[in-house]
Amino acid sequence: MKRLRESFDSRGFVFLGVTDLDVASDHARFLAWLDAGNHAGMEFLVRNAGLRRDAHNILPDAESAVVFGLPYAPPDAEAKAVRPGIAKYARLRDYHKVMWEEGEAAFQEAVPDAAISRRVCVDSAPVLERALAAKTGAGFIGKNTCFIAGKLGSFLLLGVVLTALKIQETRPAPLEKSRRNANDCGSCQRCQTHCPTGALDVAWNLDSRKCLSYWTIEHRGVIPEEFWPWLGKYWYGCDICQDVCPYNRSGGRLSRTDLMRSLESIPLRQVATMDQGLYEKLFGGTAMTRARKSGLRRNALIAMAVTGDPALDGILGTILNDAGDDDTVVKETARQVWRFTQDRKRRR
Ligand code: B12
Repeated sequence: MKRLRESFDSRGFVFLGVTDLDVASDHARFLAWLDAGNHAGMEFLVRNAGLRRDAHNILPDAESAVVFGLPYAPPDAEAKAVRPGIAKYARLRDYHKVMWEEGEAAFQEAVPDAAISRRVCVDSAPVLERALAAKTGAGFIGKNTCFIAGKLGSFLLLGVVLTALKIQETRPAPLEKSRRNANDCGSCQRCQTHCPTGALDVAWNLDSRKCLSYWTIEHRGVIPEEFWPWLGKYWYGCDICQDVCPYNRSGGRLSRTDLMRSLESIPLRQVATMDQGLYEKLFGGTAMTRARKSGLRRNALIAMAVTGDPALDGILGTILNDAGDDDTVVKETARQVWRFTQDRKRRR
């Protein structure tokens, strides 16, 4: 464990925990969450729902899960100076690639024996990452459903190495059980009351149908107008339920400043009208490609509308009249935005 800790720590993964693979009760919770429709349009979660029950589906001879975490809250000065409207995790280079490569390297350094099988997962395989993280005993699931690593807070990206090596768990089983049932949020409900769309009305349950993160990242069609007002604050992802969490007041700050990318220079006007070349230049190699060019253009248009961006008038006509632009979602959003701005003018 000491070697693992040193190896992961030296790469900025200040969170590390080890657990067995029993996530049966979490999986039942996961299925109930799906049954109630909380996944909205994320059908990929339904397709491989069964696989998440047992990590042996991913690595047949797995014995342990090593959970590692990268803190990503921006340094204080940067957090105050830059308000790019982009969720904090996406202000870095794509964490999937970085964590996958460096997680692999860290594990390899600590466990060089190639005969011991291992598989690194960073959203790349159907495993219950948060459930495994909580099982390590080094943190808990908050009412906002995020994994909160105690003093490190929840601005922490998670990766898991499944390995055939049996490693001593970071928390012995009996203590683990009693701690997991503990409610470390106490009576605090800040995430629930501050979520502007009611996605956390039920504690420990996120309803993606109301979550701004879902609408701005995962959803592929137009965004219902009831959610628009908040895209003025975050137009890609949303951190509100974490921003208000007391555990994040002095939580772990980004340990790998080399992963930060510059965001100040991306005007929404450019995002709303970007072609493939500009899209790749601005967002290639970042996690924001998850929303695709279409989703980012859609979000930028809405953010411009709700913030009353003066550049909007000049670009709506261009988008609607560009016969070479066949993005139906962007065109429909542009029509909605036009109606929205006309209504606003009329009301004044
Ligand atoms: C689908 C998904 C989403 C969806 C749904 C989120 C959700 N809350 O379920 C959407 C698009 C909304 C989303 C948003 C975000 N996501 Co996301 N997402 C995922 C993904 C791919 C699957 C999560 C999932 O299965 N959800 C279904 C629910 C039921 O499962 P769960 O949240 O994992 O909860 C399990 C356990 O925690 C446990 N459990 C839950 N509650 C409780 C309560 C108690 C008392 C107990 C004992 C157990 C328990 O049981 C659950 C079922 O197994 C994971 C990666 C992965 N492979 O796990 C990332 C992941 C959860 N996301 C992550 C991040 C960073 C985000 C955002 C912060 C991004 C942003 N800024 O916009 C937001 C946070 C919103 C929020 N409050 O959750 C991180 C979270 C890290 C952390 N510290 O928790 C993950 C782990 C990715 C990663 N590799 O780091 N995400």
